[in-house]
Amino acid sequence: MKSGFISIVGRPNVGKSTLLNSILSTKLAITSPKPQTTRNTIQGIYNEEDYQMVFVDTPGIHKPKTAMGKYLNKQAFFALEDVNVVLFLVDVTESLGKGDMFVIEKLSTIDKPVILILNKIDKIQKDKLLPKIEQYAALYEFDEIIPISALNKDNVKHLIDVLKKYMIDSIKYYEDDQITNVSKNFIVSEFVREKVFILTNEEVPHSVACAVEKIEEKKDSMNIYVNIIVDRDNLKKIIIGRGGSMIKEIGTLARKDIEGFFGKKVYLNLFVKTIKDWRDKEAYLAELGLKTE
Ligand SMILES: Nc1nc2c(ncn2[C@@H]2O[C@H](COP(=O)(O)OP(=O)(O)OP(=O)(O)O)[C@@H](O)[C@H]2O)c(=O)[nH]1
Ligand SMILES: [Mg+2]
Repeated sequence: MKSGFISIVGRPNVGKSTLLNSILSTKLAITSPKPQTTRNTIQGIYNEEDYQMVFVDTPGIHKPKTAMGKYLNKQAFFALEDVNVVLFLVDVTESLGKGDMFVIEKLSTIDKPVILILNKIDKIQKDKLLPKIEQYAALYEFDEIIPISALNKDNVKHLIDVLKKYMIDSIKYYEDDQITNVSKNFIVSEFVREKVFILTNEEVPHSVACAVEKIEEKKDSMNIYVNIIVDRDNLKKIIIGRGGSMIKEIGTLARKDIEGFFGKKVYLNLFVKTIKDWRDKEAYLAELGLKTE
C-alpha cells in the first residue's frame, strides 16, 4: 500500500476545489466564480487498489487586506506542512503576476516536491500553452508541469498517475468508504453557503456564514435545519429576497446538492439570522477569521 498527502494550493479562483471534485468524481468541495469561496481546508480521499491519496483543498493564497484574508492564507500555509507533495495550481487564462510570485515565494521556503498544474486549458488555444509553461518554468524549478482542465476532467487521470510515484510505502489513513475528513454538518452548511455565493452580488457572500442547527436522519430521508447568519439587517433582506424568492432558490439548489451527496431525500429548512440574534457570535466571527484570541 502506497499512500500520501497532496495539498492543492494557488491563488483564489484558479479551480482548486473543482480539481478536488474532479479527482473524487463527487461534488464535495463548493466552487463558485467568485474568489475566496473556500474558507477551510478539506481533505478528499482517493482510493485505488494499492494506493490511497489524501488531497487537501485549501483557501486561495493572496495578499491579505482583511482579517478574513489573513485567516484564509494561514490555513493554506498550514496545508503545506505534513504533506508529501504540493500541487501549485494556476489559471492559464490569467497572466502571471504578483499574486503568483507571492505563492512561489512561499513555495520556495518549503522543502517538498512541487508540481505546477496549468488549469483551464479548455479556455485557451493549444499554441498559447508552451509560452506559459516557459514563463513559469523560468521562475521556479517545478518537479513536474502538467496542463489540465479540472472542469472537463482533461488530463486529470494522467495527474493521478504521475502522483503515484510520489506516494510512499505507508499505512492506509482512512477506510475505503470514507471520502472526506469533514463532518456531515460541515458538508451541508457548505452546500447552502455555495448557493449564497453564487446567487448574491459580489459584496454579499463574504460576510455570510452557515451553521447546521440539526439533522434528523430517517431511513430514506433527512430533515435538515440550517441557519444563514449575516452581520446586518439589509443583508438579511437580500438573502430572503422579494417575497422570499431568494431564500427559496437557495433552498432548492442546495437541497439538490445535498440529496446528490447523501443519496437520500432531503427536507431542507433555512433560517436567516443577524448576528445580534445569533447565540453563537464567537463561532460566526471565527468562521470569518475575526475571532479575537
Ligand atoms: N473553463 C474552466 N473553468 C474552470 C476550470 N476549473 C475551474 N473552473 C471555474 O473556475 C471558477 C473557480 O473555481 P473554484 O474551484 O471555486 O476555484 P478555487 O481555486 O477553489 O477558488 P477559491 O476557493 O476561491 O480559492 C469556477 O467558476 C469553476 O467552474 C476549468 O478547468 N475550466
Ligand atoms: Mg476553493
